[in-house]
Amino acid sequence: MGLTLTEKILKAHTVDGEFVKGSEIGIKIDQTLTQDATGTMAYLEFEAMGVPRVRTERSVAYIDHNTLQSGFENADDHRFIGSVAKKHGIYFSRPGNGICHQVHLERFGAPGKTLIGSDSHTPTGGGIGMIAIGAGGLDVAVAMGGGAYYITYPKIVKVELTGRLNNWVSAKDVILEVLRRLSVKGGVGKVIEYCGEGVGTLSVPERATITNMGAELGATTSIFPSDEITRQFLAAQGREDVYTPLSADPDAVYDETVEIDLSSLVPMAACPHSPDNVKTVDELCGMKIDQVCIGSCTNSSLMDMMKVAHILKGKTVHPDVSLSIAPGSKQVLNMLAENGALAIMIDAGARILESACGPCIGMGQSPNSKGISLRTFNRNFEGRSGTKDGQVYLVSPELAAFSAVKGVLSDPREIEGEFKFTMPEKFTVNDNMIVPPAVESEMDSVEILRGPNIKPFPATAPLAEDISCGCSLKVGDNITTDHIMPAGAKILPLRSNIPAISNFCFTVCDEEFPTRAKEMGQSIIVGGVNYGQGSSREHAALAPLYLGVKAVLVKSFARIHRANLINAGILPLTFVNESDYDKIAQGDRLSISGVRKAVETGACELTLKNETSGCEIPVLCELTGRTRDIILAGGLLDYTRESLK
Ligand code: MIC
Ligand code: SF4
Repeated sequence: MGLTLTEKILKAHTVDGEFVKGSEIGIKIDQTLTQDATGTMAYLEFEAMGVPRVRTERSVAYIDHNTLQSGFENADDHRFIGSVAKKHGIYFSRPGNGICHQVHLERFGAPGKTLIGSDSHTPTGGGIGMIAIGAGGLDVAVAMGGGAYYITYPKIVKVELTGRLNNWVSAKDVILEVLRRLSVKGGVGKVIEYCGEGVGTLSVPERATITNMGAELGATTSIFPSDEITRQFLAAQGREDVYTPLSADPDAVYDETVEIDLSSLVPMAACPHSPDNVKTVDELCGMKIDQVCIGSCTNSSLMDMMKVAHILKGKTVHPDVSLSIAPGSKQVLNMLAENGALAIMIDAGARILESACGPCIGMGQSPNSKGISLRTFNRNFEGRSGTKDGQVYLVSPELAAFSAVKGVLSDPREIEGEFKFTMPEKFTVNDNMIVPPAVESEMDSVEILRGPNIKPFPATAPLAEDISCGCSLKVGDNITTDHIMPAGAKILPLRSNIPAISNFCFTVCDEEFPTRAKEMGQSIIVGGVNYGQGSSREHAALAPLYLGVKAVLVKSFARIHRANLINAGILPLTFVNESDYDKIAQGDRLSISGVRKAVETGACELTLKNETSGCEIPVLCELTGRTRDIILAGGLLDYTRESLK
């Protein structure tokens, strides 16, 4: 029986566990990446492990999220990360060099390799045939130390692409169509593998847009084959040496198949406040808009920017609209400057931002009250833009640019003429903003530069014999990590300071939560389906840990967040019967007696007693041998320290 591409790469990297669907496997990680908002914590964790130099083939630390620097905090973090990188064998991409996923694709990614990154959009690397997975900072720290990364052996979904995209229909519309069909939880436990004749019609940046937003499906990752188009892209980056052709065997067996005829797609938008709330342009045309933001790791390639420049040429941004553009990397910005496209954008009235995440994570450019904002980004969760009642629509660059000129949401197929972009034969390559690490003989003399905002990892404790505490919060379905641990210009600078950032935990849902949780001392959170979707930020587990949360009981979890809870030593529980969700109210007293013994013996079903109402609720505690030991030890840091003894 033939193998899928995913299986081929996973098989070549499996170092622990059985290659059986649904069971846990440990894979060797070739490359890691971090960004600054999750990186400081990841490097503090790495330092705590006491490994002198990374044991990966390539590890890169990017600065791209917190670049506003409205106080000393972010600049201190940048310095800290830069010094850790130098000391421990990590390449350092300086602020200004671009968004981690865009730069990694351009300068470091390689087909057939494994990559984990402390950012949920790491699957962008799947655009060149990598198994690239988003993970919590602790997992990345362990991988940098040479440890395996554990995933549940995934189901593999084949997305068969046929036909070719019509003029002004975009790669963004392909992934919006997948989201429309599968939903934000449709990818959980799955890898999405693209194949079929339509693949050959898509360039690397287009493929990367699609794999990037596979994160919004909740998928473990997404991947395209590595073919002649991949070779040409790598050769144009001066990196043909890392090219290797890769594809699934013709008789590979998949768990599910989705068929998409590219020529049948039309421009679309994901409406507020979920990436799967997809409508076609016909349903939305004519809607008045206030803002357009172009950029983010989803749509900031040279190709995207050249389409935008073509549409803006000789035009002026509509008087009622603010248009911002953030090219994805220094390479892209440089090439736009060289070929005159930047001048076209400036001339049209675009507000050019630095090559960084910027508005995507609420770092500036928040829309006006109730403002309608079209963004080429990947997430439109409530409040993420920094404006609580902002209405964010996720769209392609061509729809965004055309609408910015028109002042209303417009169908890009009405643009006159055709635009054909030819991928450059040579990208402008200048890695002068990537600092290599110190050579081994000079490592010891590198001083680590710590700022006052950098506080240590919160205290952990081994799992107690019994849990007995109150329910500090009850929330509904599809809670995102932006609800649990909001970002934005005010809160992001506190990412290295868990005591301070904890004061904002869940405040989007309930302003009183941090105070209440602290007063309760210990507590349990109750939630609905797909709890913790979205970002990889482990702060969404570390802040609850700091606030005394001992267990989270929900209908179902999103993958990365569940792993982060385990890594933080917080017990992840699910309802055996979803309807039991109604049997708990916020404030109820809950207990699980003999919880430690149960976890030690590998019991999967536990009994939670609602002491307030007197009823007993069966709950699932599905842990494997390794995750069981992590929970018993009080988290991954303690577990790793113990296993290194
Ligand atoms: C995001 O897009 O939400 C982020 C900010 O990039 C996060 C990481 C973080 O919270 O630092 C992600 O996607 O993992
Ligand atoms: Fe940055 Fe936005 Fe991409 Fe997250 S989704 S890495 S915030 S550009």
